[in-house]
Parts: sequence; structure tokens; C-alpha cells
Amino acid sequence: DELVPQMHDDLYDGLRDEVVEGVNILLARGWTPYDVLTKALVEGMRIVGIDFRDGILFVPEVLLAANSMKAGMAILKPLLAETGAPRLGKMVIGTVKGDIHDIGKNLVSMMMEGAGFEVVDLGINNAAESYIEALEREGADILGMSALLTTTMPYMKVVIDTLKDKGLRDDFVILVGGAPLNEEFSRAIGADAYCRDAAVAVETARDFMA
Ligand code: B1M
Repeated sequence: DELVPQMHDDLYDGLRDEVVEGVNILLARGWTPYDVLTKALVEGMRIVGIDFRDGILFVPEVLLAANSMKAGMAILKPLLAETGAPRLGKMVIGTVKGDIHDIGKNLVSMMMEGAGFEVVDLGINNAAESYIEALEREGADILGMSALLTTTMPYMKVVIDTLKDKGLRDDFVILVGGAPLNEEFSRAIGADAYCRDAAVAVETARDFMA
């Protein structure tokens, strides 16, 4: 579909209305919400990320792109959440302390809800106490943590160690994700699994709840 590269450009240029229009057009053409999400929005943000890394785009531009992506995601959210599936489990999710990246986490929340999980989203910049308070209050089964910076990902270990100190570690399945993480890191900090993307997060959570 020739609209897809156009949407990548619109996202790159932070053209919120055009991105929203593109999402609606693809849906009207019969695209599944998941394909619109991954092929138009996530792929567009991947391209933005490359030029951000290379110093071609700067924070203000990337922020506009991020807000355009969020506007597109808002349309898809109710469509992805349409499910009669029984509740599979409850997840508390948030981005770690010092980190304000929330698009990936929001996407994981959306997909988890769509798959039948109950999700409590704590937003960004969460200290260990914030996660632990919510896990206990909500009687959650799963803790999800997101980090997009190499400087903030070590904080995940602080959260897990705090849970260990309180004797609570084994009460929850701990899933971690974010672009700079990998399997090895997840093992090293004592998480249960690293989730490469939102779809993997859903599959992994399903496996643990089965
Ligand atoms: Co930031 N940023 N940023 N940024 N930013 C990155 C992460 C960076 C890689 C860009 C680059 O240099 N190429 C780089 C980090 C480098 C590093 O740490 N080594 C970076 C930097 C440096 C910064 C600042 C420091 C820049 C500055 O101020 N000089 C600053 C930090 C602010 C802070 O947090 N304290 C900053 C700021 C920003 C914006 C505010 C402009 C904006 C965020 C807006 C927002 O989120 N509301 C932004 C953005 C948009 C990005 C990039 C371009 C895109 C991130 C994104 O949304 N991707 C990013 C480049 C990149 O990642 N390649 C970059 C789309 C999203 C769908 O993917 O988040 O990976 P992702 O999520 C995936 C998976 O990772 C996984 O599933 C998701 C869906 O498939 N996943 C999980 C994520 N979380 C999960 C949790 C789970 C499971 C799976 O739990 C179970």
C-alpha cells in the first residue's frame, strides 16, 4: 500500500492529523489494527530512531513524532482491546525511574489488554516503591518494566532486589523490555523473561499464566 511510506514520512515530520488520517484510511481499506500498528506506526518510529541516533533529528522533532504516533495509537487502542476473552491475569507495568519513554510500554499495555489481561499502567519514572505498592494493592500476577536508556535499565535490578529483600520476589512473574535490553541482561538481573516486543510480551505472559 503506497500510503504506508507516506505515513512513515508524516510520522517523521510529526504531522499528527495526517498520521491519524492515514490510520483511518488503512483501517477503512481492511487492514487489521495490528498491521496498522506494526507496519505503519512502529516501523515509522524505527526510522525516526535511526535519524535521532545519527544526529539528524533532535528531541523537539522526535517529540512531535512521538505525539503523532500516540494519536494514531489512540484510534487503534479500542480496536485492539475488543475481546470477549476471559481475564488471563493482572499485570502492573511502568517505565523505570529516570526514564520518560512510554510508547513501547503503552503498546505492551494495549496488546496485553487486547489479549485479555487486566493492566494497571503506572506511567513513567517509577521508583521501586511505586511498583511494589501497586503490585500489592492490585494483587497482580505480573510485573512489567520498561527502560529505553542504557542509563536507566540497571534500575530494574534495584526493583527486583528490593522485592527480594521484602521476600516478595517469587509472588510475581517479572517481565522486562525496551530497546537496549537483551536476554542476557534479563537473566543477570533476575527477571523471568525478556520480551523483545509487545507480541512476545503477550505470548510470554500467556505461557506463565497457563
Ligand atoms: Co529517546 N532515546 N531520549 N526520546 N528515543 C532513544 C531510546 C535512543 C536509542 C535514541 C538514539 O540515540 N538512537 C537514545 C538512547 C541511547 C542509549 O541509552 N544508549 C535516546 C536518548 C539518548 C534520549 C535522551 C537522553 C535525549 C536527550 O535528551 N538528549 C532523552 C531521555 C529522556 C529520559 O527518558 N530521561 C530522550 C527523549 C526522547 C523523547 C522525549 C524525545 C521521545 C520519547 C517520547 C515518549 O516516549 N513519550 C524519545 C523517543 C521517541 C526515542 C526513540 C526515537 C523511539 C522510542 C520509541 O518510542 N520506539 C528511541 C530510538 C529507538 O528506540 N531506537 C530513543 C517505538 C516503540 C514502539 O519501541 O520503545 O522499543 P520500544 O518498545 C518496544 C520493545 O522495546 C518492547 O515492546 C515495544 C513494542 O514492540 N518493550 C517492552 C518496551 N517496553 C517493554 C516492556 C515490557 C515488554 C516489552 O514489559 C513486559
